[in-house]
Amino acid sequence: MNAPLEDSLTPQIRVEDDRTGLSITTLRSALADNLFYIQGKFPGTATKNDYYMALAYTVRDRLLQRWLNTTQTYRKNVKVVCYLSAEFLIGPQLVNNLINLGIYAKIRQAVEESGLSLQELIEQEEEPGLGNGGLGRLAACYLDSLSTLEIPAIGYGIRYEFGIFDQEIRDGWQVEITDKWLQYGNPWEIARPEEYVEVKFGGRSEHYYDEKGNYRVRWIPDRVVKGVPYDTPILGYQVNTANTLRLWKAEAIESFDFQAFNIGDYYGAVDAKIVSENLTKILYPNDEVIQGKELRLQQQYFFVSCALQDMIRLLLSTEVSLETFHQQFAVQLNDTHPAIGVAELMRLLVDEHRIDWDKAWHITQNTFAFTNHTLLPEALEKWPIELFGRLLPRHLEIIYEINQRFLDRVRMKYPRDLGKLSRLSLIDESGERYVRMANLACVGSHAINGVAELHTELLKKTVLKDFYEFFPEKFANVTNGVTPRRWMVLSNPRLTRLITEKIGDRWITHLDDLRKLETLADDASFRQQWRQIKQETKGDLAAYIRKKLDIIVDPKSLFDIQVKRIHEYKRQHLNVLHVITFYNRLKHDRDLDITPRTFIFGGKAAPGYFMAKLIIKLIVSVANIVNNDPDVRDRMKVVFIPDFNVTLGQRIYPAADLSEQISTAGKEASGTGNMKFALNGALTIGTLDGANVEIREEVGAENFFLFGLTTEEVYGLKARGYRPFDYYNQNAELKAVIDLISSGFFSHGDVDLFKPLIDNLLYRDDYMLLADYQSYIDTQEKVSQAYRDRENWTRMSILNVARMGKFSSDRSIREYAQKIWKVEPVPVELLQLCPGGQCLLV
Ligand code: NBG
Repeated sequence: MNAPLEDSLTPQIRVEDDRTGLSITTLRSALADNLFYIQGKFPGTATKNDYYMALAYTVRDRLLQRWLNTTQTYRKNVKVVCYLSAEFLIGPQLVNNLINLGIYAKIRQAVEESGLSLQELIEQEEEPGLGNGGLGRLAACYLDSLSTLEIPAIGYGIRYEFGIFDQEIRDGWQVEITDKWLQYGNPWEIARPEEYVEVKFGGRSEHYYDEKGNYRVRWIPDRVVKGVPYDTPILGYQVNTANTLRLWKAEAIESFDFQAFNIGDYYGAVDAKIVSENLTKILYPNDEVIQGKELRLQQQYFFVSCALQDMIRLLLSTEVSLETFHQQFAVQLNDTHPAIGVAELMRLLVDEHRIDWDKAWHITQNTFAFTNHTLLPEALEKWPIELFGRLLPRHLEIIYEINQRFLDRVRMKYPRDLGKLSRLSLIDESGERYVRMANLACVGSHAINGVAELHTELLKKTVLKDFYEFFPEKFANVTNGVTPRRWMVLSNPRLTRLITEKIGDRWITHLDDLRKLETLADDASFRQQWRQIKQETKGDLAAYIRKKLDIIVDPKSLFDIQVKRIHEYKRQHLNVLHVITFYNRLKHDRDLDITPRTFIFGGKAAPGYFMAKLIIKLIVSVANIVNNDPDVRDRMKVVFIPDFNVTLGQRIYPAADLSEQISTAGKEASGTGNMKFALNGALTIGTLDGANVEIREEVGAENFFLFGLTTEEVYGLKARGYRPFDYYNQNAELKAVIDLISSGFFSHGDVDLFKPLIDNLLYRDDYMLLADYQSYIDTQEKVSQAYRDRENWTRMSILNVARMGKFSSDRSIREYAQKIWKVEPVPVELLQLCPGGQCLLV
């Protein structure tokens, strides 16, 4: 890969020295030094990974000035955003840091003059898969924008030893492999063991009167775990700001339980250590129905308590009163996973710092803001009271107290409305009793937002309706965005160069500048260059597919791509119904003049989600038949690319012609893949769901392939009684497709294999695939026709990119900063230069 852009000179560091210098000679000797002194290797015995590590340390050294000076700057009474998230899917760090530092070309030269290939070293990096999908990746894009916009911020989360599993496909089935991302070391993090905090679990609370006669509560836990922070710098794009992502690892308070050890129980003594460390071992994959796993609640409480204690410590170290906590920190709850923070901050303020309840409640409500990311009612988190009380007895008391005070207000507003009361209550009492985390987050926050306009409107009408009626002023929308640094500059260097050549590079931080491309859509030679770039990028993906999967795809065919988590509501199987329809049409008329297509799929299924796994099996089974059928050769191919993750996304999004965003209307909160595709010049085929609605508004209806029922039509049809079987019966082409699957044609005659999927479609079809089938097929036909007119397709592609300015995460972060956090940028000056250790000497 060539440098996406000319290197910028890193501002303010002018001193040339071995640790931070940027001359090729200095970079080369730094690389050699790190190989010897950090990896402990001679070049002769060094592995590629050793070289990667040496390079990573070379880059990290060049980042530390900014990082340390950023931390220093924030000690001076500035308001800091704390983004609490159980997931941060940050992706590989090396290239991103090179780009943000503006030293890509120099490093490449130094690496190559040392006889190495930069590309090979880049490929050594194991990405930290500390997230499931959109929610975790959004948190990562937001950290990038916070730094780029020079907003003081800390990301707080969990340092999972094992991230999201690696996916392999064996015999068409997904197999999960443990993700050992830390096995060869992680050069981007710095452990801060001295800044550990203690987190309590279990036990009971004790009520007493203090020396002044005040009623107090203390928590007597039966277990204490240590949280050790690991910090990763998140450098902004060509600024001095490098914020911190602080991830917590659980450790035992003492390595051994000496009492057990003294009575000769060696294994018992080590047990406690193992149990503590289990806490941050593994990321939970978001299964179809969330299961109330105790370890998961422990994880949530663990990292939230670590984060809040860390903030209090930071505050107290500056000698500012704890009562100004909400003026010093804006804490964002990324979904309900960190919602326990509401009760934990109350506990810390009231029990540990002796602030009275009302004051503490004022601080708490003004500190927290809550983002909801889902409309699926089955995904709303709730914890059985029994489990909750056993693990967090004091928090349960606090939640009861919050609830009582809140419900008193509800009763005042709606006397005698028992339905309201039971729906708003923090406790679900309809059967087994549960704590409702979304209710806790809503009551304990001053702001609540959805992640796309439609999503926010639907929240107000459905899952959070009662809260909206009670606190309308808390609700706001902040449509998601993605960072153009990773999702364009890094992943699509060719297009980045072309755009920059034409309109300059300001668009990288002011994405609205892409509008300047609009007039170029009418320039035939520009269109030619645009097409050429898409062609080359598709060629790269084709080469990857050939190498990894031994499947030959034609880069001239239309690349029709759906990559995202596998879920019934996302309807990968609707896409499959089209694939088979396309296949049948070709089989029936071998001379059919069809636009050749390559259908590409990718995504992980939650390990416990049977239907999702069956959908993968179906895709791979269809691929096997189609790809080996000489009748359709050269006209269609089907590919399932295993192990979709950030690294693969970087290859895939830029290579798409068509982006599949086909969820049932009213189900996808926003989507962010939809933005990455469109930003890279793919046209979208999509429903009026999530952020698709706004993408279509921006790019223009004429440049977007719309199909399917609207949310209202979905609700209406459900209410009238939806009978999927009727659609099957009345549509010959659909019937043929379903019958072909049922006949065992794709499963070596096994008629039972896909039966659960087919029966579900025929008799339930919760996600209304059959209702949307015809509209989808007709629209796909329009896509095929449109692709034939290459000039016009290219025009539409350029216009899509030109109008994507709104979907930069910089815009989202500016909205959060103004509407919700009330924070301002604080530029960082590199005051404390420490070249070659000189500051130790002065
Ligand atoms: C996901 C939604 C997506 C949305 C991302 C980021 C969860 C719980 N929600 O539609 O499904 O784009 O969040 O907001 O992962």
